[in-house]
Amino acid sequence: MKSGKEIRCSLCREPAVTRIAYAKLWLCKKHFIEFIEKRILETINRYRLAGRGQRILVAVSGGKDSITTLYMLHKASMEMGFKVIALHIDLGIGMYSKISRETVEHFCQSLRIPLITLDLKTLTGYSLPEFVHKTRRPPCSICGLLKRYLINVVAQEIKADAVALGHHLDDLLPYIFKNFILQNLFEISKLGPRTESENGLVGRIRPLYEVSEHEIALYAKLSNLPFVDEECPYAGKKNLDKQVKEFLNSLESLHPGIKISFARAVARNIHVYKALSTTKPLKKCMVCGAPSNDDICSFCKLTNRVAGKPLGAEVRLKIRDALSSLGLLE
Ligand code: Q46
Ligand code: ZN
Ligand code: ZN
Repeated sequence: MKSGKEIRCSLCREPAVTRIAYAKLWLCKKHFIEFIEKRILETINRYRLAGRGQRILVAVSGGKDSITTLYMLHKASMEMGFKVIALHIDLGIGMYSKISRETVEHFCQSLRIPLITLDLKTLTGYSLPEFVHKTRRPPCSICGLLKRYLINVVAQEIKADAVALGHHLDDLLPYIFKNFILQNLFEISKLGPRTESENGLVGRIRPLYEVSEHEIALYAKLSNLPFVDEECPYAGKKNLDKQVKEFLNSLESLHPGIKISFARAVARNIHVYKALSTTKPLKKCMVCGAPSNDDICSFCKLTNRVAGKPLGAEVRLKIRDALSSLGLLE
């Protein structure tokens, strides 16, 4: 703070709430909200994340990132003429899942956004903690596998043009950097602002690609967006991820704007990373027809191990029933 005086917004002289170092601006609440919204809308336009007549499925956990993504896509959809449908997966992790589900339900109701809620236990007979207990595998790897599968089934069934995810700059850059260090260059092609739909795998879009975690937290708070502040009880950062994130943030404080430049440079070169693919084209799972690297998809393999039979086909039918009763099947 300059000599004890209140710092003023660079645009309107109201009291400032934050400084955006890379833009050399102090901003008041109103101008900060406008600044972030403009950046997200520019990201949607710059990378052509959504367009007129499209159906965008937004995966919403209830945390600040996915709630902000849903809110901004909902706002943009009215101007740009696309449709937004929200999807929440109740993982059955005690109170955390209960509060998350209620938060998403109330938020979607208040904005009149169609919401699909899938309950993992109802679909498969097992909650996430039960999957973890039975397999003894790391919770986040099981959770990621289940969510990816269920999100893609819904996206395929409602013929969504893309699935929107709440990944932001500080989620993506550390992974990009880590994959660069390990020279998993093809993996980087999946971490840009969008991936294309191919072989039954519906493409992903990331409207928060150029926004930092700190900016989203402040935006969600100042905009009074309802979100679950509590972390998933299984969340825990791996050391290397955390260290890479801290390293990138220390670079940013010395060279404001370097993170966005990095993200934009990666987005420009996505085609270069994609061309380095050594994987074979996706097959179809023999049990459920989902896109898969092997003859049987990982969801069917996992459920076979836990429930004694592969559940892909059965789960897809249950999801179709749920979507049909919501009037979302075409
Ligand atoms: S919900 Fe699932 Fe996260 Fe919880 S179990 Fe891990 S991956 S931390 S986004
Ligand atoms: Zn202002
Ligand atoms: Zn399968």
